[in-house]
Amino acid sequence: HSGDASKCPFLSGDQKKTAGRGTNNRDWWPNELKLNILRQHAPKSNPMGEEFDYAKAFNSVDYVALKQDVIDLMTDSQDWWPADYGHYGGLMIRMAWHSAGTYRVGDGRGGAASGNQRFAPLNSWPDNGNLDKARLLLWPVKKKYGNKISWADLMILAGNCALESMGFKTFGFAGGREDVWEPEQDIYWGSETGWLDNDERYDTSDGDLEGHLGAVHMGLIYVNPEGPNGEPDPLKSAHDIRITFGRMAMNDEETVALVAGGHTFGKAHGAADPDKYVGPEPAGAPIEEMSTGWKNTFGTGVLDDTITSGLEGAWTPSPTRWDDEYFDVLLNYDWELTKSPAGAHQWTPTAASNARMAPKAGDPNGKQALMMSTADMALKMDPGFLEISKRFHNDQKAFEDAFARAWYKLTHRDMGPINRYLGPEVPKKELLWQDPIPEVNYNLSDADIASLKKMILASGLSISQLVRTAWASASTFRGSDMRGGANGGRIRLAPQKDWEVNNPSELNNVLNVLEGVQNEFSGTISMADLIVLAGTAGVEEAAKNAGHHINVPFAQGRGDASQEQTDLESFGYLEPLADGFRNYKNSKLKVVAEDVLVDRANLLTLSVPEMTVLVGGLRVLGANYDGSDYGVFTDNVGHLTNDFFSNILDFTYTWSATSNNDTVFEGRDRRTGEVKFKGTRADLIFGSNTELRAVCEVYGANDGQDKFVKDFVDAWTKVMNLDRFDLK
Ligand code: HEB
Repeated sequence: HSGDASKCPFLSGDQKKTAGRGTNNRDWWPNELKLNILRQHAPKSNPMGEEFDYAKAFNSVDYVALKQDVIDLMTDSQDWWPADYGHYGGLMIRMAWHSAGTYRVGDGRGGAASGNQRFAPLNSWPDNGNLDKARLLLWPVKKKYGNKISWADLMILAGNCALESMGFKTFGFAGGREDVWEPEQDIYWGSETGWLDNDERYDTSDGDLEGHLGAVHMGLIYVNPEGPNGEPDPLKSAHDIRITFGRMAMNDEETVALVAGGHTFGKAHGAADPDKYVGPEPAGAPIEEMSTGWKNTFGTGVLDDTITSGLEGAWTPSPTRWDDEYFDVLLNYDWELTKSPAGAHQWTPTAASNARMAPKAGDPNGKQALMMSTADMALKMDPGFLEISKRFHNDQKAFEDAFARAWYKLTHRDMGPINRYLGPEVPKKELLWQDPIPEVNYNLSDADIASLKKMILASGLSISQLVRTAWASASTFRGSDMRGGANGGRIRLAPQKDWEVNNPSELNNVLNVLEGVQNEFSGTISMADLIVLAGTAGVEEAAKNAGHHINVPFAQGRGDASQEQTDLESFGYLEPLADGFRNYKNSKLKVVAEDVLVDRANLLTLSVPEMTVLVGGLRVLGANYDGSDYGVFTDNVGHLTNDFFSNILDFTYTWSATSNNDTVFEGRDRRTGEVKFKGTRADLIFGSNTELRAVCEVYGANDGQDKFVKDFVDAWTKVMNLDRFDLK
């Protein structure tokens, strides 16, 4: 409803001919590999410079004064966007929730941790209507504290301050979210080309949503408030709510607590027909709107004339106070389907319910009927949700506790381990969803480490086994939500030990041998550390085989988590369905191997050269998950040579597909016709894609070997330490 279709979105005439415009590679060849996602957030777009240390800046903020300023702002109504009921609390909570609510546990992307609501597409999603005003209202505070508080932190803190200023006790707050300075390009939000216009993303065969998506429509945080596809059916809405909240790892109880807790505050805005009165969203608005959008020409355009979602009214009789009214009115009144002044489906108490009223947003003496959306009605009509709603209705303390915990989880879920949390309001208690890891208290000397390496190399394990296992352990890390990695040693535990990509029986053998080393060692070392050290020893040995006597850095200090500290379901989401670095792709996955290789490289925060050098190195070390020879373009497996690069660039070999779906290839010697090498798409892409080929030429050239070894070791060390926030 928020686009102005009469305005042509395309540039005309000479405007089309300026630098950076024109038909580009992506237009000519839409299937081009998306290497751009490996070079986002470059120093060139960050005004803070590489020296800037946000944690240090945040720790220096006067936190008490900052919070008080945010709380004071809640009731300091501004003429240009006056506060409903004189309190911005509802608006600020919605902003915080929409900031956090884009997180999806499937790939860890989205969420509150980057401040991306400042940029398109999020700043212009229909569901984020008028949140541009919320951020503008916060600007004076942001201005006052400058770099000491990021937008990402400030948006969540504002949500907490809103809750507290309306009488709710929150569970805690942690700072530490660092802003991005350009929109992310790696987050797949869906393929639709219109907002809310269809539900193509539902796979009709299993009724589930496509991929990792966490919303039922493009442009939404979760579900359509009016019901699936605008159909006001609370039971169908319940289905959508379960799927989408589940995608964020919220169970039924957390879901009910969040929706009811949130809708205890504020109101919905639908004073009139949006198509008539509401202008384009920020990204589509004219320059003089100064990054804002949804200009509303109905009446005053604010307070009781506001148009946002199109639904109209408050959920409870006192929308600026924490209380038990939401369940009270939802369960005690009967609700009938009506339409808002904007024409949206919503639910109103029946006359027989003799319901209380809410005040008007701009007039404390005015009265307005209460409202429920179809999604709210799901909490009453769905039997599972109803049971929880009733329990919370009868036990306000339980509701309070559940909402406080769920809000804390919602807003902190993508921050990673608790040692990344900053500020005086971090709860001491560690929660299961934070993937706790016990601290270690040993300190191995150089001599200890040297003797451990000797024991590892004498254990009978091959270089391939050592390297593959360390990689398997460390490479679960996701920069998207800072989860996974080698710390915790969870590769020994369910579910990780049983993942196909980890070749369970082979992994089990390797771990048994390493446990033997651990027992034999006179000192103490965690398995988490030992697994990484084993990889390190393997890489050093392989380098030695190739004539390089090097020391691969090893940072001790990883702890071993227990099975009880490992949430099976939540760790299940970390399972790689593809890991091109080990030439693995699950047969269920219907995408080309090179695309998922780049996806994983992005989660590992690798650059294009880092990805390239790692693949080339891992191949000659024989690190494929199943020990296959795909991409092993060398006669000397276990020697850290640049053979992968020199051979993939060598036109002595001619390649052809051996499978009819172009997934496996063989390289023949042109003269003899003899098959020399085999490879997957995750191998051949390095010869085929011109940017990757350009990097391969650096390592494959005659002067490339030394650089290859150095860069491989650097990238290897980076991956082993991705989750070592304690070192940084
Ligand atoms: Fe919400 C508001 C929907 C969840 C919080 N919401 C709202 C609205 C709507 C909704 C439609 C209106 C907007 C306007 O303004 O118009 N939600 C919804 C849905 C869901 C939800 C569908 C899912 C089921 N929420 C939620 C949560 C939370 C919330 C979870 C938190 C926690 N909201 C909220 C608030 C508000 C809202 C606070 C108010 C705002 C103001 O006041 O402004």
